[in-house]
Amino acid sequence: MNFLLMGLPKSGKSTLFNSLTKAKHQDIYTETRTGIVKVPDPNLDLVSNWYEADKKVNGEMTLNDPETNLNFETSSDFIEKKYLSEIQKFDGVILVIRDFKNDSVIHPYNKIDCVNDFEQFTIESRLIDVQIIEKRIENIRRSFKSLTKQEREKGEKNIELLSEVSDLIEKGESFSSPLFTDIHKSVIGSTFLLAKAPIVVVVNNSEGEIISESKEGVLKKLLRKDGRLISLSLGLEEELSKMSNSDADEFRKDLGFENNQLGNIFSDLLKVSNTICFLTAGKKECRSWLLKKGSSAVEAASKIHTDIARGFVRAEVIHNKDLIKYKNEKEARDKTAIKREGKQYIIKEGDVVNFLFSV
Ligand SMILES: Nc1nc2c(ncn2[C@@H]2O[C@H](COP(=O)(O)OP(=O)(O)OP(=O)(O)O)[C@@H](O)[C@H]2O)c(=O)[nH]1
Ligand SMILES: [Mg+2]
Repeated sequence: MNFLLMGLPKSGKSTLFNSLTKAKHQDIYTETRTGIVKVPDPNLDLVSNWYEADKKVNGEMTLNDPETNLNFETSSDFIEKKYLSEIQKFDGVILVIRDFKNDSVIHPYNKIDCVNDFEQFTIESRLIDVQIIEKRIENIRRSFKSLTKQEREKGEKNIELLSEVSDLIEKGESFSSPLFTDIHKSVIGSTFLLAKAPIVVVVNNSEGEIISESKEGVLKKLLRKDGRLISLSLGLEEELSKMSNSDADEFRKDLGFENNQLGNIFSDLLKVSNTICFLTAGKKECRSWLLKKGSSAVEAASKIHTDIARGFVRAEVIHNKDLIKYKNEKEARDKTAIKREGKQYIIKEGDVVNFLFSV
């Protein structure tokens, strides 16, 4: 999974990236930074403790932090134009909006107003989507010369449908509205559009402050139903990420925060992108893997290795909470608690899977 950080200049994108990837703070970056983050998985912790495993490997996702916007005093873009040409490679977006007060950090609109910023984002994201669709239409037109009459007619039909989608987005219709028909959705296919891309909005508060209920309420209303909103102080989180886990936990307690706020972002990222974690486990290594919800056993196998998928014989499956009721794996096998499943079995969150295959 590959997420792009978006937000106005100086909203806190790089600060969030630093906290999640443990990268060093630098004021200016002249290239996109790509970092891998380990996705926490409590089921993995449980199972690797139970196995007393030698090695524990978390699932991973990729974050992309756009280069520093050097025109920040004049730019009010949530994303620089150059990213539009590569936007198709991302699976989702983390939008950072500023709510922290700090006179030494400029705001492109010269006022701290996260609701206004979010409204501006909504307007800009529609324009971006319209541009993405225009580009697809252009590509179809460009291919016309080399097409047969029949293919060209299909192309014309697709252009018509894409234009309808573009008009609906421009009018601010939500992608979940019935005005977007299945035919519209199928012509859009896997094209990345902000109107439907998985999105987590991070409201960046001042240190030690939380967002007011009224502001949060307004933002949640403005956000798509399938998006998630999280509110925390990224400045504070960056400081905490430099401490040892126990020091950070103690500090959090002193501030009155119950749990690791930043950790919550992962469950939101998984949720918006319809992703679950399944496990492979043994004494040598316990490992968590990210998988699209609704995937079959053979699709899960291909996450690990194409050979395992190709030579798939069956999957031995047990949910981690059931597994740890037994003394050890042998007992779970003797009591036939581990089920044999075929290629089409739908993997569930927290399943521990052993793939049997022959190549
Ligand atoms: N006080 C305070 N300052 C913050 C907070 N988050 C970020 N900052 C400061 O705001 C400045 C900008 O933060 P960045 O994370 O670099 O912002 P950005 O979105 O990456 O900005 P560009 O890359 O320039 O577009 C930095 O000096 C941060 O230290 C916060 O929660 N509180
Ligand atoms: Mg930055």
